[in-house]
Amino acid sequence: MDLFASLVTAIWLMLPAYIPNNAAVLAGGGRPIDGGRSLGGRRLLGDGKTWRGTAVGTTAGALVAVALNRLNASAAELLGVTLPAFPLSVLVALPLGAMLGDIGASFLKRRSGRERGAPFPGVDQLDFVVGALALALLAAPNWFLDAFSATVLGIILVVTPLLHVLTNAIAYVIGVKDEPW
Ligand code: CTP
Ligand code: MG
Ligand code: K
Repeated sequence: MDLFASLVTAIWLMLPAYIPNNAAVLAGGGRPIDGGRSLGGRRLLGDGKTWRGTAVGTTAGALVAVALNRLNASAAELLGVTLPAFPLSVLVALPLGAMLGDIGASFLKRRSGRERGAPFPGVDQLDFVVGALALALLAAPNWFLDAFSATVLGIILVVTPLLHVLTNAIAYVIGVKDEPW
């Protein structure tokens, strides 16, 4: 697979994991997952992790994967690249894993004394990727090892932080996000 094909494949595979956090930002609010509970004097997760944001984010990502499956043949022809199709389990695992990775990061942020919205460089940019990849691997190991080559994984680890910084900066500028990270 050449570099262009690997790049297209990487973005295709990760779109269902890129959408959830952005959808959660738009949908956020309502009951926090931790129900307001604290651990050692700090919130377990904080008000930034809500049931609604998590549900809407996961659903949005899964719908994107469904849409990509339907577009597969035409996109493959247009781009000249054979694109992977998402099995049902992966179609849920990618967005749900992304949300769980983000929630796990908030847990670590609170334990390390960071308030809601405080930056955690590195973790903020990669938490959802690690969560998405881990859950997809668990959900469909054979499909995962076939779809994600070492090159594709490498590209994901480089491109994701760049896309994350860019989309969050845009979300901040247009006023839908409180901080640019
Ligand atoms: N959000 C949500 N539920 C989630 C993730 C995000 O409702 N599972 C919404 C919240 O309104 C949140 C916003 O999206 O404030 C931005 O997400 P994020 O930056 O991840 O949360 P922060 O508010 O920065 O909180 P934290 O410090 O815990 O990351
Ligand atoms: Mg934040
Ligand atoms: K985050």
